Amino acid sequence: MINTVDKTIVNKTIVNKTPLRRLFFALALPNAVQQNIVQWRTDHFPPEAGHLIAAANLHLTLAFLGEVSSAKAQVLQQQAGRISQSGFNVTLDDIGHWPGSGVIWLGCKNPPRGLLQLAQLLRSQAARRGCYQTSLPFHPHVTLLRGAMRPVALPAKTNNQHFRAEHFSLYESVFARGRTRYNIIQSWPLAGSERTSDAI
Ligand code: 3AM
Repeated sequence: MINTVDKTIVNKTIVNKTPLRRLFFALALPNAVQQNIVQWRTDHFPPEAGHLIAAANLHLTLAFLGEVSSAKAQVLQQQAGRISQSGFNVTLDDIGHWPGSGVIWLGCKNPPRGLLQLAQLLRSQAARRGCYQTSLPFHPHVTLLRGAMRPVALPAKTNNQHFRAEHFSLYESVFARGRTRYNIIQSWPLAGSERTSDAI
């Protein structure tokens, strides 16, 4: 029989052996685009519309992985490193509100094929490694506000921020001191991009 102390030790050992991290693949947004979006958001949404996502956290999710062990993350990183795909241009010319999830977002009226292909590939690689993938169709978006459960008047137009996706990244979502931060763990260049990125 295991006493309470032993149980704690057993539990601690299990936790220490398999530290799980909340991970997702995403496109980073250039700093200038993040700043322009935040300024535009301030001009178009009242403070009570929802919880504002910090500029540095604005990103475009490609594939959510969930809570992942180091071993699984390593395999997913190796697979991501073998992806050979060209960069593409993204224009954020669409806006919407999902009241069910309380998300107000910027998206693309016509998402570039490269973006859809990259997300599809990362999602199928993740699914093959046992990371649950939603059956909902992929809708590329940048979350602007969360907790927006009430009807909200959306601006008729976005300010059409655009950027070139030259790399994609693996992010860790870290919640500490009441804040969520998204840290880049590793980035990979998209072919045709001059810049290369490495593990951090
Ligand atoms: O900000 P967005 O929506 O692009 O919504 C979460 C966020 O993406 C999404 O992963 C990103 C980083 O947290 N996410 C969180 N939980 C999820 C889940 N269970 C999820 N996506 C799919 N399924």
